[in-house]
Amino acid sequence: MNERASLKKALITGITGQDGAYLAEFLLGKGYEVHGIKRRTSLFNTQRIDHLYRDPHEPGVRFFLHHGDMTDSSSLMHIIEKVQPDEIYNLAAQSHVAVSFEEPEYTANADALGTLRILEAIRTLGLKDKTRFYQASTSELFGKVREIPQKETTPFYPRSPYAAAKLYAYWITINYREAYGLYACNGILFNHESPIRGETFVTRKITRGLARIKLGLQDCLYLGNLDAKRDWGHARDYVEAMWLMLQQPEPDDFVIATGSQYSVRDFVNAVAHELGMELEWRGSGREEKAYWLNPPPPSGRGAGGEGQPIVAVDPRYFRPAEVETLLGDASKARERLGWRPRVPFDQLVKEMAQADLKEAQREQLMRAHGHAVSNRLE
Ligand code: NDP
Ligand code: GDR
Repeated sequence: MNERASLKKALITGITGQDGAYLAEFLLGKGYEVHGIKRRTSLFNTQRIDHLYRDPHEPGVRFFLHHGDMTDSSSLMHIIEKVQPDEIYNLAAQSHVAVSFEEPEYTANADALGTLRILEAIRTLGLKDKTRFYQASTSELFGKVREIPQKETTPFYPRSPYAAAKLYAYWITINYREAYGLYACNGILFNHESPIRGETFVTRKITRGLARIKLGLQDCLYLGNLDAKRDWGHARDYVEAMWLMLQQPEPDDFVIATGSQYSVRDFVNAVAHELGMELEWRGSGREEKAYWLNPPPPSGRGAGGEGQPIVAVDPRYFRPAEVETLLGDASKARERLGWRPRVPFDQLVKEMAQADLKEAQREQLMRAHGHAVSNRLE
């Protein structure tokens, strides 16, 4: 057997996303040959994985990209047949909860039926004894929580088209395991973040927004529900849990979480503290605002500079149905997988805030040299 043939092969859907990038790096570090599925986009959209990519014509390359889409069975079937992966990590999804209310049908197609398409490909290609399958399930399944903290046995109550689609994906994964004997696992992952988190998820929106405000590039950060509480971990820790799930003697489902909970307001305060900005909150509910007290903000600006708020609530960011509180209990993963989170909340905030401060400094420099920079953020 030549060296290439003896490598374990992993196929990652959603390779261009936050988790796809961390997982690809992790698996390459473990010696895997890594294949990623990327949908066609008009721009490259490979910023998160550019550091891993090498010209496939070079010898010894272990990282490959394939064009495919979760809504297109034939592309998925073709790629899986060609790659013959030992492990498939299904991370691709329309992953934004608020957007799922605007695009419910597409979300169901990509997130629910997309999962079925991969499972069917494994089954019909006769790979059920070779290919292990990981499904990116989510704490959003718990939705309107009926038990605190949430664990594998807590009942589900989805609160968005995203969560409803992921509920189908969760059960079809279990169904293929029970009906056809596939090695298929659900990782029920609570929120996990990083400096490469998408800019419209609340943590990154806050670190990016406050860093830009500090440097005078933005006046105000508009947010929705400040009282929502989440269990936030670091994506790097969480991709290791995905891999561990596929290395066990038997397939199973696991909650992955830190066991600590903070509100959106807490996250704002922690980021402001990290950036050396003292805030004062005034008002409540939809009128709640935060003012930058110390050190005195740069003068001559609009909001923030002259008694104007730098954080304000905009009802546009409220969801038609909200998940108010999530807190995970990952005891099963700790006991069976030996997994535990390494990065505590403060360190996560520090890493994200400092990365976005650097990014804002770069933007400031570009503006100073007359380059147009887009700051559009929904
Ligand atoms: P991202 O939104 O960062 O990445 C999603 C990935 O899916 C991107 O690569 C995206 O491609 C791809 N994708 C979307 N639609 C399609 C499609 N139709 N065909 C092919 N690819 C598609 O998500 P994360 O990395 O944060 O999350 C990974 C997975 O884990 C998702 O399934 C998410 O729902 C789930 N999850 C995430 C949690 C978190 O806190 N991050 C917690 C629990 C579950 P493109 O770059 O082109 O948009
Ligand atoms: P979530 O993450 O919905 O938990 O889904 P997000 O960061 O979008 O929201 C977390 C909480 O913050 C509140 N919030 C805001 N959210 C956004 N995006 N923008 C705002 O301005 C804002 N203001 C307040 C939200 O209402 C919510 O309560 C993420 C995704 O990664 C999913 O794919 C994944 O399944 C779950 O985490 C676990």
